Amino acid sequence: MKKYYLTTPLYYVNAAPHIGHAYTTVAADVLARFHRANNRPVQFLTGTDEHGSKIEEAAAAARLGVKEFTDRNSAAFRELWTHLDIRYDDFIRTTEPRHESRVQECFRKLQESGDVYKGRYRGFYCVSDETYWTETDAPPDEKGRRLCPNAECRKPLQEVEEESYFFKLSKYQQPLLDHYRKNPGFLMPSHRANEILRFVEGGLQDTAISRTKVKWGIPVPGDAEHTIYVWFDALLNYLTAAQSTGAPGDFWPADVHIVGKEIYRFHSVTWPAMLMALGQPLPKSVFAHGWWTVDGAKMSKSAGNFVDPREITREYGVDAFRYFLLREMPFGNDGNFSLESFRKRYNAELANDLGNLVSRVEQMVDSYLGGAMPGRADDAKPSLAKELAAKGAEIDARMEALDFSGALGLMWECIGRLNTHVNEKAPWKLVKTDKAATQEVLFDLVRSLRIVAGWIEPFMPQTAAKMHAQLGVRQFPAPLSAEHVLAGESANTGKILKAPPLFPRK
Ligand code: ME8
Repeated sequence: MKKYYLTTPLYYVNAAPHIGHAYTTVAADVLARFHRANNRPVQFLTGTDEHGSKIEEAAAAARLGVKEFTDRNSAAFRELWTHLDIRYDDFIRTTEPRHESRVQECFRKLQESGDVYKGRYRGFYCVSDETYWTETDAPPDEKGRRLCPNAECRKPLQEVEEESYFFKLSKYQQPLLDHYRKNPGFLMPSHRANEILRFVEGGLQDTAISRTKVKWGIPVPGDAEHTIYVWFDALLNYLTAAQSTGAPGDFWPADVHIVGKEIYRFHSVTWPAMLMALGQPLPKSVFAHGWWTVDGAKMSKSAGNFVDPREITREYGVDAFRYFLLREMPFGNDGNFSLESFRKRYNAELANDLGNLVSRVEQMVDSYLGGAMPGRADDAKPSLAKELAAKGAEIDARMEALDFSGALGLMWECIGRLNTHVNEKAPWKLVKTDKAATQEVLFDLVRSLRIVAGWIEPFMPQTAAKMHAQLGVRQFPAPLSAEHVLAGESANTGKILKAPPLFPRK
């Protein structure tokens, strides 16, 4: 079976990773874990983008050699991913030989086919975004300054005039429009598709893809004066990683590239055009998610308000952080991060709705049944566990569509249903009159919670593992599916453990 191949952007190593980088990477990890849980082989790629003037300047400011600087900062990304339980399959650095040699090969191939040609570039350049802009894109403001037209950036532009190699992007206008029309799932989410369609319909200009003023880059083959433009280099990583020698197969094309909305155009216009020029199949979809603000403001160096994921995980744990990121903001929309909303959700949804429910059920099984669970349930009778299992398809459909907050919403509806059920059945009263009925109620709750543990695994792997262990699941295909729970295959009839709260109240 072909692997489900998904990617995050390759992050610039000019600064430390923050909540924005963590967001995309956690989302990709959740999707990867979801597919693995459904027995689909997965290839999950992430990595770092290490060439270009932005990195060159940041290394100089840090008074470090560029190589040492990139080594150190790339490692910081990897370390954070380990800390956040990100299970990637490959981590590519654009400075690796496996990538550099393939980029040069692709460049040469396009030169030979005539899709890359030499010319002269006159225009403007944003170092922060590593983006070219024309005079019309960036007219002077009232003070005569030309600022980056990207609303998220707005930094002063450099005026550039130099000899440059160009990629014939203009040639691919119609093929791109045809592709979008024939593949409605390509531009995701659909509410972002229009922006791209309008842009491409407006006409495409050939783009400069080499710099003479930037030394820190992959040399243009046979022309040492030029280095390859960092975006031309970086986009190719998805292909070079999939086809690099030593990798266990060729994973191309990708099933989904997950990116932030600010780099959607590069991924849905430039990149597919490059692939067409190279004669490669296109990715199945490009999904652009929204942006986080922090306490209502854009994160920036000048505001000094970057959220460091470790500050949150130190206080609330890794799982709560992963949960919040995907619960708070519908994937595809923008949203805001605040510690106050974090604490609220943590206490209400994790400590109360889920954590307290698990503790109560374990406590009751311990007190009323001595921690023991009967071997089988009578599945001819209606049960909550069966009701929950029937919800599985709906949750899976949301996950397939990358609607993570929607999937969590459905799970928490079920958790709410379980809480109501506990209160209605009141086992603490029932046990005084009918032990067999109490046992039945509690067993149903235990099985339901085993199902919930399987559902939340992609989002909260540590919590799922704790729940499995506490709820008497010893040997399970990880994670446990509702079908396995109902079949009782994985259940161990031994003790249900009373454990400390999964999410202590804050
Ligand atoms: O653009 N909210 O790298 P980068 C949500 N190297 N996501 C955010 C975010 C925010 N406030 N800030 C950053 C680059 N991100 C290029 C990519 S790909 C071939 C090259 C996330 O370090 C989001 O995924 O600037 C965004 O697209 C990415 O970080 C940008 O990371």
